[in-house]
Amino acid sequence: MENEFRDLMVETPNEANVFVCGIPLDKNASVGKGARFAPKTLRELSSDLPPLDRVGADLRKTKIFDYGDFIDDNFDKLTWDLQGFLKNDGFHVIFGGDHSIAIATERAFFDKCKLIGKIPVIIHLDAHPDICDEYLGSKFSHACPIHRALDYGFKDENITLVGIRGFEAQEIETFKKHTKLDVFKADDVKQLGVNTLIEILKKKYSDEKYELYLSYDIDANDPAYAPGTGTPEAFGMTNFETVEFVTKLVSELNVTAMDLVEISPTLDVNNITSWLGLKTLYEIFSSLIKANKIK
Ligand SMILES: [Mn+2]
Repeated sequence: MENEFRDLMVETPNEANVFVCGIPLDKNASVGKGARFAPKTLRELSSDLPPLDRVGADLRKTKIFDYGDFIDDNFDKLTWDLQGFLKNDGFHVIFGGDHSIAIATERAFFDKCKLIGKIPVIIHLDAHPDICDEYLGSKFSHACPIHRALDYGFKDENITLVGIRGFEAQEIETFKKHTKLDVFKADDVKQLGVNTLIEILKKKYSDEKYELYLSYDIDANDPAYAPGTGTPEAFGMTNFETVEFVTKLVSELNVTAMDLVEISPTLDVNNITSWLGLKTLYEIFSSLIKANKIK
C-alpha cells in the first residue's frame, strides 16, 4: 500500500527491526464480526500517521517490514506460517482478526521459545479470560485461546490475564484447576494501579530465561475508548491505563512478539478503535526505542 507506516517502512527483512503481518480471520468471533478488515484498515490509517509519538519523540529508528497477510483458517498451517515469521530477529506485531488467531500465534511462539531454550510467557490483556475449553460447539472459538495454550504446553504460572471483567461459568471452574494462573481483573488494575501491576510482573518474569508474548484484545479498553469491537464490555480500562501498561511491559520485560486483535472497523465509529490500536502501537515503538531495544 502507498505510504503505509509512513517513513517507517523498509524494503527487505534484513533492514528491519520490527516485523508486521496480518491474519484477516473473524469466523471464530461469537457476536460481532468485522475484525477481518482490521489489518487493511490499520495499514491504511498508518499512511496518515506521522512518525512521532504523543510527546513528539521521533520514531524513525523503527524499521518496519510488512509480511502482508496470512490468509488461512487452518490453525496448523497458520502456525507453520507464523513460525517462519517469528524467526526474524526483532519485535513482531500480528494484526488480527478475532482472538482465535492467538491459538496459532501462541503455538508458534511456544515452539520458537523451546527452540532457543526460553520459557514462553503469555500476557493476555483482555476483558475476557478466553479460557473456555469449548464455546458454541467450537474448540477454536475466540473464547478458547488460553485453554488451547494450556493444552499446547504453556504452564499456568506463565500465563497472566489482565483487564478481565466478563466471564463464562465454565471459566470460573477452569480457574479452580489452574491456581497458578494469575488473573488481574479490571477492578484489580484500578485498585493496584498500572505501576504496581508492572512491578508484580517484573517479579514473576524478569529472569532472562523468560520470553514474553503480549496478546492485546482491544476490548480490554472500556467501550467508551474502543467501541468498534465484537463483544464490548463495560467497566474497562482507560486508554491511558492500557498504553501505560503495554509500553512499560515492552520496555521493562523481554517482550518479543504481540498481537492486536478484535478491532472491528465495521462496528467502529469514525475509526476511533483502529486509531487507538495504531496509536498505542506507535507508543510501543517509542518505548522500545527509549529502552534501546530498537536501534
Ligand atoms: Mn479476547
